[in-house]
Amino acid sequence: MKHTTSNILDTIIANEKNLAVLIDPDKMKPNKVSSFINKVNQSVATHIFVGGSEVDKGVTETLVIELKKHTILPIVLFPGDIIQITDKADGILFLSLISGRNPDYLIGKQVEAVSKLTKTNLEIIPTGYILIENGKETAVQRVSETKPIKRSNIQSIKDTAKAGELLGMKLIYLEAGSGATHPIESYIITEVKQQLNIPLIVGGGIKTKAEMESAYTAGADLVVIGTAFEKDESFFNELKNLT
Ligand code: 1GP
Repeated sequence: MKHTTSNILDTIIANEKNLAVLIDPDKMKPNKVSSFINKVNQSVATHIFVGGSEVDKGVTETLVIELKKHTILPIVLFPGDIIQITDKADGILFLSLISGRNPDYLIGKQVEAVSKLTKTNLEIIPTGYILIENGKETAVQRVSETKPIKRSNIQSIKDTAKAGELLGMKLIYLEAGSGATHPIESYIITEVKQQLNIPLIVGGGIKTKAEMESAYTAGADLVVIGTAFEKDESFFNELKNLT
C-alpha cells in the first residue's frame, strides 16, 4: 500500500515492507524521468530515494523538481554531500557513517549542513549508516576514505548498529554498496534486527525479487534498490505486487 503522509519515518515504521527506488541524479537523464517514474508508480515502491556519492551541484534539485511532477511518493534525499540538499524534496536521511572513523563523515559534514537544513522544511531523519564489505571497493568507501566492517565480524556490525540506536538515531542502514556483487546476507540482517528497536534499512546489490523478499523475511523494514532498475527497467514488472 502506498502512503502519502508527510511523516516519512512514521510510514516506514507502519509498513512491513517498504521499498525505496534509489535514483542517482548523475545517471538519470531528464528526458527519461517520466517513463521511469511511471514504472515506479505502478510498482510496490513506497519511497523514492535520490542521491549518489558524487553528484554535480544543482543536478539533484533539478531532478527532484522533475520527479515531483510525476509522482506522489515521498522523495527522500540520500545525499553523498551537502550540495545534494534541496528543499524541493520531502525528507532527508541525515546520515552518519558510523562504520567508519573519518570525522568528516561522522559529524563534520553534518555540522556544515545545518545552516542549509534549517532553511528547509525537510523531514530530517537521523540515520546510522553502516558499510559492510563486499569484496570490492565501493564508491562510499572511496569517497569517505573509510573501511567497511567485515561480514565475518558480526559482533562489530551488531554493536555498531546498537550504538547508533543508543545515540538516538531513528534508522539504521546496512549498506553493501551500490552495485555490490552480493547483497547483505540474511543472517546478518536478522542478527542486527534482533538488536534494534528502530527500523532497519538494507541496500546494495539486491537484483531480484527473491533477494528483496529474503531481506524482508530476514528483518529488513525497508529495502533500497537502485542499480537493478538502472540496468533493466523491466524489473519493475516483477514488482507490481508482493507475495
Ligand atoms: C546504494 O543501497 C543502495 O547506496 C542501493 O544499491 O544500487 O546496488 O541497488 P544498489
